[in-house]
Amino acid sequence: MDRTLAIAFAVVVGACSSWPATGTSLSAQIVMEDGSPYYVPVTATVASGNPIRWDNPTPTHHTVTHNGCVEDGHPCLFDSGPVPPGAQFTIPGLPAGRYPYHCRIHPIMRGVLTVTDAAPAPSQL
Ligand SMILES: [Cu+2]
Repeated sequence: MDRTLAIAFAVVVGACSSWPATGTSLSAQIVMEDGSPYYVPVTATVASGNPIRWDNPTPTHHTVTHNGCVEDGHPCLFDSGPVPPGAQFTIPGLPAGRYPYHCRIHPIMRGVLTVTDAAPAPSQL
């Protein structure tokens, strides 16, 4: 029964995932998976000031934890806490930088979020 539910989630996520596979997007959507690479895409790029969202379609809890949260002397910029199955975690935006993160529950799950400087506004005439 859990398996059927997981497949249903996969179909829904697949139908909605029309984001480009590479390049900088105005917002980022990352999907958690039970198998490698666990966060898809495992390296995501977004321009600063744009929201980043993680979806959890798996049947298990996961977290999205900036590595700084577990390293002494480093700032902790985001930590979702346990994200239940079917839920999502969104942050409104980050300053430009490179943000490695992981799952507190499954430390093998690791991803990197890269935030670039915001592009100049195109409509300044
Ligand atoms: Cu996890």
